[in-house]
Amino acid sequence: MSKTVVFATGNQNKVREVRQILDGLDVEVRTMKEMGIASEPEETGETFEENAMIKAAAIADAVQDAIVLADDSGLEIDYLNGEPGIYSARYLGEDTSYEVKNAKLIERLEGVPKEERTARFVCAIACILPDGSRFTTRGTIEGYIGWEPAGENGFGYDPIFYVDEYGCSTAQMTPEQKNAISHRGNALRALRLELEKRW
Ligand code: ITT
Repeated sequence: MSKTVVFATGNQNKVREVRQILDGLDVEVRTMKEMGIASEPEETGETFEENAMIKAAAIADAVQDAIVLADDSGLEIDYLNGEPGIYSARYLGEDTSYEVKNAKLIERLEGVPKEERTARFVCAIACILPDGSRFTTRGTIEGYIGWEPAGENGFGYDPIFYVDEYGCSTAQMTPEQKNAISHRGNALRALRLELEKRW
């Protein structure tokens, strides 16, 4: 019988990526919404891992016999000392459009040469198993902040995050291309290995 995985996120884009990446594993990925659970705990942690675990723990008590997953992710820009980092969703305000957030970040890098525009997406996944055991995995993808947004795919900061090997932004990649190299893809592949060890 396939196992139920409840993914603790309110972000539908993440759900879509997780379903694509865990495809083929004998699990059924359900969202909080589908399970009738509402949860938006305050992300008071100081690391991606702490915040991911806070989100997972907030719903683990409400589900029976399911694997609970939560992700906390964000963009670290080296020239800005790692900003927006764990505050990526909250940068310039939670309700501010990504057109505005992306334009602001590009503006803050005005005149900065390519070699100093390095950045990475980071994703921590927290997992709580039905027996209460917990672990986290982390994935990253290295890139740089471009001079203008490009691409319609993905979400969030994807239009300004460029990957040298592909010569385009992650918003210009197909979902398959992005998942194959992304921070969330890498963290989920590590999670998948961990789960396979424990089953
Ligand atoms: P949940 O907390 O409900 O999961 P959220 O969108 O608030 O949803 P986070 O707190 O993890 O999620 O914030 C992550 C933010 O980092 C996200 O809103 C984007 O701005 C950015 N981000 C994360 N992964 C990204 C990706 O693959 N592409 C573009 N931006 C990404």
